[in-house]
Amino acid sequence: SLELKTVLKELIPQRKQEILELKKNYGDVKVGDITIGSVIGGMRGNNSMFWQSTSLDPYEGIRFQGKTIQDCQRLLPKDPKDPDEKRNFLPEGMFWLLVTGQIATQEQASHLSRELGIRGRKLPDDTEKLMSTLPSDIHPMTQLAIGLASMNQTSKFAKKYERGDIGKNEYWEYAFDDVLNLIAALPQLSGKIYSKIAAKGKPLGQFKEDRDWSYNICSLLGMTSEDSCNRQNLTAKQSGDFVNLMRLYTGIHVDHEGGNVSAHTTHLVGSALSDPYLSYSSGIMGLAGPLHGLAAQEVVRFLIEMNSCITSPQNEIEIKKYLWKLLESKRVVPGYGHAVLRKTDPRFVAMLDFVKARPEEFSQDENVILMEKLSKIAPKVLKEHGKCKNPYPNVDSASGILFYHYGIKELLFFTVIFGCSRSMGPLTQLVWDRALGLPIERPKSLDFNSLRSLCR
Ligand code: FAM
Repeated sequence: SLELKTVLKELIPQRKQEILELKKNYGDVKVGDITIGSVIGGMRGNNSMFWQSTSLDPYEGIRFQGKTIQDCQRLLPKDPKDPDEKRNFLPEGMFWLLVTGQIATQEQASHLSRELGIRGRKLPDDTEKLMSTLPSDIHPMTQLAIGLASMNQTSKFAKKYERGDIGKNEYWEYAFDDVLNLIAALPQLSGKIYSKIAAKGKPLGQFKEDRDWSYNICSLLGMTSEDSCNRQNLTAKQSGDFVNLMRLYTGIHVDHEGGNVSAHTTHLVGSALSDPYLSYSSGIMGLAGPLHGLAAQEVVRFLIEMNSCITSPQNEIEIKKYLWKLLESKRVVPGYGHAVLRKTDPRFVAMLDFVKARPEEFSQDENVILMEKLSKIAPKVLKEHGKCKNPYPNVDSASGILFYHYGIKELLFFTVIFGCSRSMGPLTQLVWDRALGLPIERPKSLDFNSLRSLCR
């Protein structure tokens, strides 16, 4: 079928059966031991969540349904309207993969693009009004969370549940409809937030139902050379590259298994049967923390500031000195380190490959040069500093500075783009949570005396 919902519907009974059997026959099997170190250490190493679509290997990085980023670049469908040989896969195909574990055909991906286009052409009236009245100096991530939460007024799941005419077996169907509407609304929502901070609310481009999801994000940011204001005077080649940067970025930021703050929050809030809008709005609030998604904005600020303090982005001695000063003032090096990864993030490598494939575009950009240089120097300094377990660049090291290169200079906005992409993974899980009938999440907490009593 061309319909994602129909394909998903066929997959649910078998997976549900498998999960039931696991629980019934192997419910007592241990998956690990929990230590006091983990209880007071952010639950590190505590294997206690089920996550359907992605998993993170500390050394190999992210796998989307078992597939690496390279596999996805090879296998997932691309935009048939884009003549560029270097074009990236469509995030729509990634969403299909996350939901079903299958590689979408070209027709299935195009059909999903179209469906998102139809659902996303207009925001709900009240959300549209609310977004227009929000003061523009409210942080863009707060605006995004507010916009998403306000859409819960349109939630099919919440309405059905409130009326009481929905069986547990049907929850996923209404949650799925909400999820598609939510993902479809993100280009308009982010466009609205951006136009407010960058152009006093003046629309910057047009939404095109017949174009893909990432294209519409770019168009509404005014970044395509056709049908948008093209504020940056991008050439057709640059604008095409920017759309492919957006496809790459939104295609690989979708998910990073379940324990990260935005994914875990979405899952936790959803487990109380809060609808997908409220659940993901909460996830966005978590993504807005500087140790998580906000690092994207911090990195750009950091690179620009460092460049203004050193004589050249090639000057290793000055870069090292700058990093040491930062570390001595007890600040973290943004874009470095990870709670699970112990190697350079392959998502960072994918962004760097985008740069390397376009030397004519980036060879003069001092910030991009510094970003690349830093990825070689900072690990040495962080190793010497000896605190962080992973001294290598993470995903946020590269992304923001590339958007900046093309003219998106409003640093606070970068994490909104992260929020567009991250919707796809946690919301896939939310639909599966409802399909599998997973219960409300409720870990047991321990007070100080309980912990002490274990130490005797
Ligand atoms: N610079 C300086 N110190 C660092 C550091 C960095 N980049 N990363 C970790 N540390 C310190 C950390 O603060 C901790 O110090 P204390 O013992 O004094 O508290 C120590 O090293 C051990 O930390 P860890 O076990 O290696 O890391 P955590 O698992 O606690 O934290 C991160 C992981 C990502 C929060 C942390 O590495 C960090 O703060 N990085 C900088 C911010 C960043 O880039 N965040 C984005 C992460 C990204 F993947 C995402 O979610 N979008």
